[in-house]
Amino acid sequence: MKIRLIDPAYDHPFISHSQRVIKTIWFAHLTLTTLAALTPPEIEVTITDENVEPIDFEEEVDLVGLTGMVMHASRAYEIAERFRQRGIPVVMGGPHASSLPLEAKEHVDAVVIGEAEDVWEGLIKDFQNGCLKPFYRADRYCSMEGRPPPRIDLLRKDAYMTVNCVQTTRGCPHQCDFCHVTHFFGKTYRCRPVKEVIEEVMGLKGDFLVFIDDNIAGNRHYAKELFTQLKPLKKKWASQASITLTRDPELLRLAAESGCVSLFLGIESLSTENLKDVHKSFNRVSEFEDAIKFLHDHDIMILAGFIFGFDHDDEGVFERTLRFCERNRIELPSPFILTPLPGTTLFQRMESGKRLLHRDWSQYNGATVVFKPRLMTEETLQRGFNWVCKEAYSWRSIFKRVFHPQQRFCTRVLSNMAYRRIAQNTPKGNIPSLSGILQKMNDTIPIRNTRDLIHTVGVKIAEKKLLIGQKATNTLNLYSLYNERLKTLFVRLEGSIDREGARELVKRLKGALCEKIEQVILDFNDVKTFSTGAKALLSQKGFFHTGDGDLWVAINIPDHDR
Ligand code: B12
Ligand code: SF4
Repeated sequence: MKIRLIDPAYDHPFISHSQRVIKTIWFAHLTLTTLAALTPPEIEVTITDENVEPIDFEEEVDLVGLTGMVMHASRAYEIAERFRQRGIPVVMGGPHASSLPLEAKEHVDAVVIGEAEDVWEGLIKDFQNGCLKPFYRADRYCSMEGRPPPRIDLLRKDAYMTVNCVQTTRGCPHQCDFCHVTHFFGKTYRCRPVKEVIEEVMGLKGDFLVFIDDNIAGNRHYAKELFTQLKPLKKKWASQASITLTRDPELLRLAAESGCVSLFLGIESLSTENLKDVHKSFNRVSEFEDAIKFLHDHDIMILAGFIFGFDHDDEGVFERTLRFCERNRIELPSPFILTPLPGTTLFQRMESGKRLLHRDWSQYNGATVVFKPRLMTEETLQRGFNWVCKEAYSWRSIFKRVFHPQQRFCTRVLSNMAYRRIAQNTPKGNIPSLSGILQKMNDTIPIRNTRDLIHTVGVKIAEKKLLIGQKATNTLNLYSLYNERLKTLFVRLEGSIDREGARELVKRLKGALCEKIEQVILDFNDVKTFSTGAKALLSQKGFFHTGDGDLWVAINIPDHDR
């Protein structure tokens, strides 16, 4: 009996990679090599990764096994149809088929929902006995012990950056709304015995490998043990981790000493509100800069994932994020558009809010807008994303991020050049028109004269027990969001205002005026102190006025100031 396992390619003008790019940055998924290893030895099994070689649709095979993420679904179904036309049965598993098994079943003979470890052998037996069932699903998550090493011998080794891929854990202790991992592999974090991982690593040729875990340090105790035992092997490795890894100095030191050279970190957003909305509050914005520095101090290169299109993202988010990457010298910024993948909490929320634009899964690729963003139009999100993809890999930005005294300088430049090649295929985007204004309206204005400041004490602050003994702050912080759909700029003020600060504020607000802004809402709730001069100036300029027809709407002005 002969089984052909197929990983479908994704044909897209700027997401699909050329063979050259695949060779520079791409590593093979462990999916089909894992499945091949689970196949009984008497059965002939072969793998085609369509990303690096064509499928032979005329091949004489008994059974075809297809995998695929959501964006691969349509290609997977096309492949299935070609083989089924010749009477060859097709089985499908992987993220898409597991999320939407009924849809997948319309195109294939059998669907494997979830992990294959406990069902694959049984499925093959059923097939041999002529009683293939429509669906297979293990009744529990599989054990991580005694797993056979993946059959990387079945891959075209010359086609990828590396085929040395190892998985040490499955699942993730977190549950971010947009992520498919916990939904699929469970909230339990399952770890392979360290001894078995070390044996697998020792069997790999070459000195570089990728741990394809979703979060290599999800269990600190396990990770420390793994890194300690990895160290004597003197390999270099890359992986994916949550930024919380940097909170444990010993863990980070061990990671670096064991050969960690680069980590993909899902930073996702620089907005605390966004992170809270999607249950990723364990990413603390206030810690990002130190965490990045800490990783750099250990000479670990950072691939930082940023997602655009969250509910608190306005059109200033693209430039703000890019400047953050440049300031913190993030080696490889990886922008994505928020994508509600079927099966995730985000998908349910978008669906019930009627925010999904369509269900053309081939567009659910992390680079195309498939939902209605809250503070921007679809076009602004798409154009801003295209802009940030291209701009992040302009020579100007590469220079800012990469040219500084560090080891492995060449690796940093070479990987940036490979990413630049991908970015150049992105359609031209443009920086949203209010981006510059929004940078100025999200800023800190220094307050020089704190002596004249009067507390906006009143009942309000006393009630909040904020005041007694509290000093006036010497800054005025501006937090602004622009709602493109309502053409409204919302400015929250925080801190203190003296006359100079008020003048600067007025200047910035006047500078912000343009036809795209029909209304400005100024929220004074968090202004704790102000000077009489500031109050007089703001009143004179009309900023304390409220009411219909006014451009300025001030809210939360302390009662006695009206
Ligand atoms: C490594 C990886 C990548 C690498 C790809 C590596 C490379 N080629 O350079 C990188 C980082 C580039 C990447 C990119 C993307 N990825 Co990715 N990636 C992974 C990751 C971490 C590991 C994949 C893997 O090898 N898994 C190990 C194998 C053993 O698990 P498995 O594939 O699930 O297979 C098991 C079962 O599913 C089942 N099975 C699977 N297929 C089949 C088939 C048959 C016939 C049977 C019987 C069973 C079966 O059996 C297997 C054993 O139990 C997974 C997360 C994960 N833990 O799997 C995400 C993951 C697959 N990626 C995901 C996504 C979304 C992406 C992106 C689209 C990101 C984006 N832009 O938003 C891009 C797309 C890239 C592209 N063009 O294809 C999602 C897919 C979600 C979905 N529902 O589609 C995942 C699940 C992560 C997530 N956060 O949700 N990815
Ligand atoms: S921490 Fe990463 S892998 Fe874990 S649920 Fe969140 S996004 Fe997914």
